[in-house]
Amino acid sequence: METLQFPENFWWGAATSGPQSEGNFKKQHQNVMDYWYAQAPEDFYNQVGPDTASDFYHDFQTDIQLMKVCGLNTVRTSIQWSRLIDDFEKNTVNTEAAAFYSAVIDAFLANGIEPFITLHHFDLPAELLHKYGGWESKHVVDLFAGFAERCFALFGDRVKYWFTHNEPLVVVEGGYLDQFHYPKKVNGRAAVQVAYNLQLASSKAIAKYRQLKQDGQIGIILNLTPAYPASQAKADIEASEKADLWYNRLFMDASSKGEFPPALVELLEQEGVLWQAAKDELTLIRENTIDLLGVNFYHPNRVQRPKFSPKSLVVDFRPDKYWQAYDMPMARMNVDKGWEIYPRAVYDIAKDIQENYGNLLWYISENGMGVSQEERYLNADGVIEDDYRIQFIKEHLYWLHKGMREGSNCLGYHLWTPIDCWSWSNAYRNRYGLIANNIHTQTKTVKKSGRWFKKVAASGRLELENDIIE
Ligand code: BGP
Repeated sequence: METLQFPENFWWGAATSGPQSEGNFKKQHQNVMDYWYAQAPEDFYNQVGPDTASDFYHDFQTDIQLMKVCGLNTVRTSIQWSRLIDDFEKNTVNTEAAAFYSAVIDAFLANGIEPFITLHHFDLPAELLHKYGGWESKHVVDLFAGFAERCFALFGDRVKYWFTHNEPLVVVEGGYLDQFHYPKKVNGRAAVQVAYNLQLASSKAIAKYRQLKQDGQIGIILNLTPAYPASQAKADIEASEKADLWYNRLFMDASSKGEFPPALVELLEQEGVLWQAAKDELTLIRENTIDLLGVNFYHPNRVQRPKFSPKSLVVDFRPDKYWQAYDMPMARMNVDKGWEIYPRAVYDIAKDIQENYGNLLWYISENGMGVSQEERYLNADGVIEDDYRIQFIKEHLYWLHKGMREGSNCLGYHLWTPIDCWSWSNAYRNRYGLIANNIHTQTKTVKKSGRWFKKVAASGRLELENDIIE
């Protein structure tokens, strides 16, 4: 048996978001997901929408106590722009919403849990999409910076860890290339502009934070997916480098170094789709980098040379014309969700941050295993015995610890998610929580993994019994 010791002040936590947990109670405006559900409920698993979610709006006091039972010392959630603000142009605050978020923050603190707050978790107000074209518009970028400023002013006395966006790349890919998020467009040029505008919005929000001189930290949450080449052949390696530029370096470089990767800028220029960027915007991006990076990691990317030459004549640009997904034979899978399990990637990410990003402060902001119909694992005491999740977490912590031992500046590990929550078009298909939620009765029960997590968090010790697959 081997025991790994984590630092004393390590962040043992979990992440959720406002739109996935609160429910739409008393909300004045729809966000893009609410709007999408109202238009096409059939796009959502079992037609379950965000109306109730896990009812954090009413249950937050008891939910937070359950999080405490799982030993969490830090929890990330988000403030919904579409809840907090009454008039987006005037940036006026809805007092009831402000009181709600204030009470949530106080409840976290009263339970010894440090709240981490995200400002945009895929939940752009629908009105701003309809009026201005959403993230394609720089006016929306400015409105977002204004909303961020309101949040800092209202809650910055108690919230010390802020994050501008969650997974901006998912907004780009889901909304403008692959149609898995609203507005479900397919438009490479718009995708590139949206990527730029999201970065600009993040940097502008950071600039506002700096102006207020509050005593916390601000960062961004990026889904980093190392792009492993299918072979060591030159064409496969080149494909993986291109994929890496798009999946990882784009936001990573811009957010932490203040500059977009020159190789990506060159490629987009050659393609004739480079974003519209003003000089003063690029200066603002350069001057407003993050204090802290959150890394969401679920699965790696395996890529190979593209099937067709990137020089093929196509009308619309797509970044993935430079590579193609590779299904590695004998990959270890979470078969239920269809994602590869490759915990070693966490070590590769840790080393990449250490070696190529000035060893900046970071933490795992999401990692987790989605499983459907977990009632299958209910024991006689009504507890879900999710040993697979415990194993999943253990293996990722093992590789994280190795990276930290070698000097990577990782501050914590957050699981997705504390309480089973609603997840966009997947709705409640995949359950990720340390705490189960019966969505018909809103009864919440700590799973076996929740009790296990508490032990690890309380001692900072991870006990391994030859159960790590290298
Ligand atoms: C991440 C998002 C989360 C959450 C998670 C699980 O990308 O940041 O918001 O949805 O994925 O997603 P799913 O339940 O669709 O598998």
